[in-house]
Amino acid sequence: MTLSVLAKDADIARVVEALRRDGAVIVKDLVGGEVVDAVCSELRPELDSRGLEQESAFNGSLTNRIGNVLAVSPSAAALLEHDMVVAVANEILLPFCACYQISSATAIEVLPGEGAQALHRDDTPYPIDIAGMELQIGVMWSLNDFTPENGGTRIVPGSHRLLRSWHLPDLRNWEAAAMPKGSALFYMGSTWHGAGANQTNDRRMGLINVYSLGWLRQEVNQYLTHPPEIAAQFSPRLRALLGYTTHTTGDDRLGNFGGDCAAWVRIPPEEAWYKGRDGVGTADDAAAQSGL
Ligand SMILES: O=C(O)CCC(=O)C(=O)O
Ligand SMILES: [Fe+2]
Repeated sequence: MTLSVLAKDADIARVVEALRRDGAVIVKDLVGGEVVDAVCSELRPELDSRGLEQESAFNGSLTNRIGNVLAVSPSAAALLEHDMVVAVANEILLPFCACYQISSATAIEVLPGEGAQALHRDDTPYPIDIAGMELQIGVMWSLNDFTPENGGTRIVPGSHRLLRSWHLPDLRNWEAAAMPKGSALFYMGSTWHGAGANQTNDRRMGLINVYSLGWLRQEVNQYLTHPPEIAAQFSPRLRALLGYTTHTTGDDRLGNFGGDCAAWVRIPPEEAWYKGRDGVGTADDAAAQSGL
């Protein structure tokens, strides 16, 4: 199986179809070089000063990582709230939640000589596994060209279809995502993947944004990472994605807040993130329908 590579003007339906079928899909050249260059230069000081703090067997020892991407790179907003990302996430996640959220946003710079990361699923923090229900999607942006040689993300196509409890996919069947700078690799939370080994003399620079169902706990605490004074500078869409809004606007809402906060979004900015969810299953509904 070979990963599909689509153009940036591809129909959302085609992107979603390939993602559902293969567990991952590449959309080439989705943003221009100027956006990527701005993000990279904003991330640079933090990568250089704190990039190796998250060193571990899983994260690698020659890999710079930072998780407070928006706090140091305002330009990264264009990637985190990109129209195509929202459109694809709507299709994959909204069947299972009213609105979804950014679970983590991580800049990952694989340095020359780094070995391959263990293949894994990103959704393992959540101890449930329901066939057909994705808990997350990930979007890996290539901030420079990704190649099989420099550590382009390895994907096991089709591996998202297997429940982890009793099936392990054949992890030998991985494929490196080769994509030019400014492209996006969409993958399911259940798709097996991992960073490749960097066998070149150049760095491989990427930004992974993970979006999860709105009723799950975020992997990285976005309210502390992007407190209200920082978040208030973002668009309503991005603030809602960070969790500064409720999950549903009905009686069954989660994450409610009654105070004053410049970052708070009272009604999610996208109709799809709340419409038709109000009042579902409340005592009033049941009484009206049953007459009791
Ligand atoms: O850097 C990459 O290509 C993938 C990293 C990854 O999957 C992870 O850290 O969860
Ligand atoms: Fe991962």
